[in-house]
Amino acid sequence: MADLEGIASAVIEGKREVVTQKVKQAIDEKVHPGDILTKGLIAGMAVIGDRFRKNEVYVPEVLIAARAMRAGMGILEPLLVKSGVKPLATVVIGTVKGDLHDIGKNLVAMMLQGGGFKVVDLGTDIGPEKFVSSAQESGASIIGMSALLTTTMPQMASVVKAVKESGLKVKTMIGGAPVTQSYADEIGADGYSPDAASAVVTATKLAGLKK
Ligand code: B1M
Repeated sequence: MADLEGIASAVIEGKREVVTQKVKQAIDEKVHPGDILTKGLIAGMAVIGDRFRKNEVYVPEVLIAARAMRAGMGILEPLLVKSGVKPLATVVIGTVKGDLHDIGKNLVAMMLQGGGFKVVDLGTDIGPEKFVSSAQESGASIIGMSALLTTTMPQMASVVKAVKESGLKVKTMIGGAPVTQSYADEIGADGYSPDAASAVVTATKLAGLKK
């Protein structure tokens, strides 16, 4: 019998092969792809996110769980498209211009993906024009920016300004070790998150969804 709880547990434990095997089994048993996603893969990543926020697990465990989740997503994605299951919203994410730090940004991207968002990851050293044009092309609801250097933080203000000037109806959210809520308020960003798990909560709110 399809074991959605088992999929969630295997994600939590980072057991990629078990996730793959159980997702295939659930597909064979005609479980709806949307249920495999939400009650299996996303449920598992939600637990990891919660534990990460409480410092019960650390970056390596999150990366391993995200890798397991991605293995399942790889099998599920074509079926999700076919069955019309839509992502919650699209988030364009990147590290701002002049900044090459991407470990935290990658974690945020993975958690967002695990939370049901479609993520367009632009990488590092991304200027305002690229953020804006990618959001336009992908129909994103949110632009997410990461910065790890005090010298690159002002780039976030440039992106917020560029978004406003473009007239795009897209929310902006920021994060990274030196970034704070008061900095977000100062530059007029719509949201701030201190860590990858709470980034999912912030994005959910900004996209006008539940929570
Ligand atoms: Co650099 N570095 N680094 N570095 N580096 C720091 C950031 C630094 C604090 C080290 C120090 O001096 N103690 C310092 C910055 C000082 C400052 O500006 N205040 C620094 C410096 C100075 C530099 C260079 C200038 C060094 C040099 O060349 N002289 C240089 C700059 C290069 C550049 O970017 N142009 C540089 C280079 C590098 C490496 C390339 C060697 C490497 C980066 C590798 C990579 O990312 N692929 C590196 C690393 C690894 C670090 C430290 C050690 C670790 C950063 C990290 O990955 N943390 C860092 C010191 C430290 O933090 N202890 C340091 C783990 C990661 C999971 O956390 O990124 O904070 P973090 O992400 C968190 C949250 O912040 C949040 O969620 C994540 C997960 O919970 N978050 C978001 C992040 N983005 C978010 C976005 C959101 C929401 C939440 O919404 C969209």
